[in-house]
Amino acid sequence: MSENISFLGLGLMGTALASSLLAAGHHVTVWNRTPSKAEPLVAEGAVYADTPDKAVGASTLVIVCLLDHASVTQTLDGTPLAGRAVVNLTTGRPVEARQTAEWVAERGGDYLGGAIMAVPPMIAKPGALILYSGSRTIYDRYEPVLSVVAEPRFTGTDPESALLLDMAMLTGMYGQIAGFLEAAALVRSAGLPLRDFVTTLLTPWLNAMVAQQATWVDSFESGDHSTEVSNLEINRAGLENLVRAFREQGVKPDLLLPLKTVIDQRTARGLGNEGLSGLIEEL
Ligand code: FVH
Repeated sequence: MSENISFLGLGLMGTALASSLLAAGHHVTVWNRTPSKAEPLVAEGAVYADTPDKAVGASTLVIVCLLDHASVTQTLDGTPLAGRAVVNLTTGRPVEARQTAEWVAERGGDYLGGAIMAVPPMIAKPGALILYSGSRTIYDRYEPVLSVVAEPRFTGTDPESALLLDMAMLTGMYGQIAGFLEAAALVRSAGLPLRDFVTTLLTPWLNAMVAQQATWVDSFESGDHSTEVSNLEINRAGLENLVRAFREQGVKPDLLLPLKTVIDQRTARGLGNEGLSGLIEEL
């Protein structure tokens, strides 16, 4: 079914999203602070609104994808939000999601926040995911529209949850990047073939370790961190060794040191017999 959709914010991501909605046959009204960015979308069939007020007034479903939450409330301030379904795909902190949801509700609108787990070229392609939280009513009513741009996943009615999960996923990614970079730097310091190391050794190893870590969820839930594999004391000694080896190779172990600090704290409490899952309690 073709829907009327108003789309505010035509940066790199907003343009990709709005373009995919047009390609799916929806009637899209667009607005952007810098009007020239709307031109390619108008050529694709979008209707241009020259003020946020007119854009919001044009459709019941209003999607915003702006720089940050401050720019969202600044843009929507004074627009006819009453009775509108506002889908906010702007990145922010969980507390900002709550504040923006309340701000929209005070003006009579319903709010669904989204966290985009994709870059613009991935939009409307397999692999793109958007986490949503807030109004279940909006999600259920507009799921076919949301499915056009990316696989949608509803994470709860608390508007904070999608952005919190987004941050947790990014955190997992940054931790993996830290280990990946340190490993590559160590191999490069020895003049060993990096490409071969990454493809035939490191990547399969990391995949196997991630699968193993998934089993820690049982310990997280039960609080029982006993282990029959390698306990914290063994890992403490291992990391001590690693850090020394890095320094002997002339490589900074700076991205490894925070993990060592937390293991040291936990073992100093006499909990060296726990598994690595126990570090969650220290955090
Ligand atoms: N691009 C990406 O890969 C990431 C993927 C994950 C999610 N993010 C978030 O998506 C939001 C928009 O990102 P974007 O890539 O479209 O960003 P820009 O190309 O920089 O466009 C920013 C748009 O925001 C408008 N804008 C900025 N400040 C204001 C303001 N005070 N009032 C009104 N509009 C404002 C800007 O307008 P203009 O500069 O063209 O006039 C753009 O439309 C973002 O939350 C990412 O974190 C994308």
